[in-house]
Amino acid sequence: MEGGALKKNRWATWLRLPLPFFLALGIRKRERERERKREEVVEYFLMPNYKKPSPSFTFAIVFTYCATTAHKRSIMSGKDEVVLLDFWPSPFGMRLRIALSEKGVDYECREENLSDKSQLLLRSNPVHKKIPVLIHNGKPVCESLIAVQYVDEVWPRRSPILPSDPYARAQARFWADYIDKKIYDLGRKIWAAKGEEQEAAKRELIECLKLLEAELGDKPYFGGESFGFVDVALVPFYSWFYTYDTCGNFSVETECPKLILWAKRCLEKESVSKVLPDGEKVYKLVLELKNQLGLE
Ligand SMILES: N[C@@H](CCC(=O)N[C@@H](CS)C(=O)NCC(=O)O)C(=O)O
Repeated sequence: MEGGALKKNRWATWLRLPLPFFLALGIRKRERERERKREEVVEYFLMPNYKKPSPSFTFAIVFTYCATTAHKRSIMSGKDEVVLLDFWPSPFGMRLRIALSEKGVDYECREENLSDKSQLLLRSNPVHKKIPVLIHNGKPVCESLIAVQYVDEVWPRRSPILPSDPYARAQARFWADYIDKKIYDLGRKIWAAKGEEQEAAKRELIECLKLLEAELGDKPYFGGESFGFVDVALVPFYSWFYTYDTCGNFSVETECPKLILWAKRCLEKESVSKVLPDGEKVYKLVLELKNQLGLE
């Protein structure tokens, strides 16, 4: 080895000598830091400076907690005040009773006498003065399809009625609106009119029902696999089919067998079967009504 290189090497050795000392110093510093943090944590949890909250503060906290949970529980258990102004054979009222039942909402049903309407009905639906009216915590919601959508929005957790997809929702609204514009009025003409007016209504009703049957296709329900908005809108009319058949002298079942199978499928649901009245009972009422209106 040459002399210069030897000298350089010796210097390097001297310089390396204090390294373990600095290293030990660093480790010690880190350990002290950790110890300090540990003490802080212990101090924090043992809370030596902890002061007991004042009774009014404790009361405020407990009160807020109780009020919030009671409110949540009341919403979850359907303890809101829900009143339905209705008249039992109304297919529009049936829509709401089905929807509320699907959601498991408790409600009070008040039967209206449509020839002597209650002040509550006149006050709640001053524009149309018609049933059904859904009164939720004192606030009235009119028009059955609007009220069914309201029910779906207020109690969204159980049995969704409208589809979540915006396009499917628009389609469901289209068909429900179609049912609204056609079925009730044509059905009324079948039981209340005579001659050519009755025949024309019969032809148009069959046409409409066939169109709805085609829309249903091979699906179990209008919206697909589950019972939904269009089913709620249409199935109440099943309890009127006996009246249409008898007064119009035809058979919806012969004309639209798949639609009848669909209606029977819907009737397997308790929400539907406990709401739909017997067809013959509806027919009896229609006979009384025709008598009162001098239509016989
Ligand atoms: N478009 C309304 C129709 C309601 C309706 O026509 N209700 C009838 C009973 S089925 C009614 O209250 N009629 C009493 C009247 O017209 O004075 C709805 O969907 O709620």
